[in-house]
Amino acid sequence: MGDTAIDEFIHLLQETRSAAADNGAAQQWVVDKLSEFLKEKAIPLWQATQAARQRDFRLGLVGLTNVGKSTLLQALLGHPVAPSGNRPMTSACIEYKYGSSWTLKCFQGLVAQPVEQFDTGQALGERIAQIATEGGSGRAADWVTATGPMQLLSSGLSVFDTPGLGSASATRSDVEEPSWRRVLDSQLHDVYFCVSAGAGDYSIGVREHEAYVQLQQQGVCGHLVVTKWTGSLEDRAAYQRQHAPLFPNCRFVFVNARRAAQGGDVGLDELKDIITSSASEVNRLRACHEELRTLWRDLEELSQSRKIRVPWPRAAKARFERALQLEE
Ligand SMILES: Nc1nc2c(ncn2[C@@H]2O[C@H](COP(=O)(O)OP(=O)(O)O)[C@@H](O)[C@H]2O)c(=O)[nH]1
Ligand SMILES: [Mg+2]
Repeated sequence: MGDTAIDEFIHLLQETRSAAADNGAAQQWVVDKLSEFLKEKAIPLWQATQAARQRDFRLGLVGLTNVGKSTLLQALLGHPVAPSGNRPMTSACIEYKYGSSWTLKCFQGLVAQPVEQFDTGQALGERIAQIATEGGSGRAADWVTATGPMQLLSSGLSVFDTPGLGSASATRSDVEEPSWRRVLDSQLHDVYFCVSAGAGDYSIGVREHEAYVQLQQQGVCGHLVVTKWTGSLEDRAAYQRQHAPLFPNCRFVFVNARRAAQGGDVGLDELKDIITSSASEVNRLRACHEELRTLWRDLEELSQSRKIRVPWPRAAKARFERALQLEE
């Protein structure tokens, strides 16, 4: 059995890099370029492709405290199940899954508490506010699984609301290693990184960006969600131009969850479509395949434009191209 196209792509890049290294100083540029390309593009795509093959697909909304993750999730799910606001901040990881009834299971450390049942999404949301927000009245939970008849999740996808990575003014360690981070990172297949554009402030903090880079290196961060968005279409284009270099390979989505709650926000509908399509394994793999084609085209264009001969090994190139074709 042959390897998959992304595997063959990695082999091709590695073999080409070795061949270029054998050619000495004249091809150092090729060696460097391929190393950078492997690290920044090819390996993250390999990781994303592995994640796309998972049947049980888990998305997370991640970002600094107060950027509007919980409000956004609530708008996406269409039920008041994700407590938000300036005061009660999410303090546990909360996994939302589809279920025919509203239930909640809460973990303290490794100990699971008995499943609780609720009549409405509202009642479930109030219970979550007690046990999974800072200053809540119940005994704090570390991890919560909530189920209910939430349309967006009906195909088996689950979505995580997460505590903030720290506020913009937090110390470095707050942003880098909250206790839940490592557990969560190993669970998530895709992260929607949320940044706020509230009050027209389009800046991205240095630590905020570092947190994104960490996730990106694990190959799980494919979307940048710009929350509290009130700008025009031109502003969107300008924002994207300004920030694209900071968030390479990311699709930008602009949302206003408050406005959505009052009915109709284009960005929210777009985000729902993206999430729905990532619920299907076939769609996820197709997106990875498209991305691979784009990377290959970029690489070929780059090597032509520099007029430097890239020593593609013929056999490896043929194997990759055949695998790519087979996955059409
Ligand atoms: N103006 C405005 N405020 C928002 C929007 N989304 C969230 N907020 C507010 O921002 C604050 C933080 O929201 P929350 O969802 O708790 O943020 P989280 O900490 O990232 O989960 C709350 O006071 C929300 O009401 C929005 O689209 N527009
Ligand atoms: Mg929250």
